[in-house]
Amino acid sequence: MMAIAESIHQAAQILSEAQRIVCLTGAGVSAESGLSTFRDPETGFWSKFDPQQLASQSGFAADPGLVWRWYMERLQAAAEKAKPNPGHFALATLESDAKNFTLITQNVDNLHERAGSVNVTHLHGIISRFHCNVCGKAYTLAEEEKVATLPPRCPACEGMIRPSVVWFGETLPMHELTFAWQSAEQCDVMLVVGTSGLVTPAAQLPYVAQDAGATLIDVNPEQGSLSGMADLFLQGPSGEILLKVVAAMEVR
Ligand code: BJW
Ligand code: ZN
Repeated sequence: MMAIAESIHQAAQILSEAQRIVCLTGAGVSAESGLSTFRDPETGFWSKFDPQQLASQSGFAADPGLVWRWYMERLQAAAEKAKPNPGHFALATLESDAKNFTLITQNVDNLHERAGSVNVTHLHGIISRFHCNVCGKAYTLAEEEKVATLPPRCPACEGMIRPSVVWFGETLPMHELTFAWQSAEQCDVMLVVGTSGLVTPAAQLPYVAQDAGATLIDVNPEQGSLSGMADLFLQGPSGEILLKVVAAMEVR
């Protein structure tokens, strides 16, 4: 196995020479900002809760208060407590320096934007936006509703208000998904950061890119299905690894 310093150097070289880079991020990129991932055994939300229960229509129908409070807790953590980490900043630097860089995230936080990334495609929605679960009308949340134990009701149809995120069994936003798919087909390097690669269709994007001839780089502290198929696996926390990769690109 290649030493990590050598892998970082190689990644810097591949990224410097790339014409079109697509980066796909997951919850791991925000882990060093203090936000929980979904499936890590110690800290993952779902070590405490059943994901299908919380992030699904059936879960919302069964216990709207539990789902609402879970999202409000996470909204507060993402918006008020967490700050972008060196991994987010490194990706913002890549966007401004690389020829053609596309950032696609599964994350519902806005830490990429807060780090300076300008064009961020959100596949699974945004936790600070809300709409009616029945009529779909967008809703602006009042401060006091963030601490309520139940979701607010829609002024138009009395339906329950929910966060504008994508739950299991729901389709991803068409425009974002099409854009991500086309970008994956057209890139020559795909950088995958901090995702377990277990949730489709986002998890298919690295396969789409590799099938179309792209070089795949995976950044993750843990080995998984994506690290196994990657051309280059950079094992470690993304804040630390991406900072070094971007620094190595700058001295080239
Ligand atoms: C670090 C790190 C550090 C740690 N640095 N890294 C059977 C029945 C029904 C449906 C399905 C089925 N089989 C497949 C499906 C489809 C389903 C699916 O994929 N399910 C699988 C779980 C089996 N997908 C869907 O339903 C999607 N829709 C769809 O397919 O529509 C068509 C359809 C309709 C009806 C039926 C069938 C198909 C929608 C998926 C929506 C996902 N939504 C969520 C919640 C969003 C809102 C919210 O935030 O609450 O999105 S689920 C959750 O998973 C969230 C994430 O974006 C997503 C991906 O997770 P991610 O980011 O990879 O996080 P983790 O925790 O898994 O991994 C973290 C990684 O970070 C790990 O690898 C760590 O090692 C690493 N890490 N520290 C770098 N410091
Ligand atoms: Zn409504």
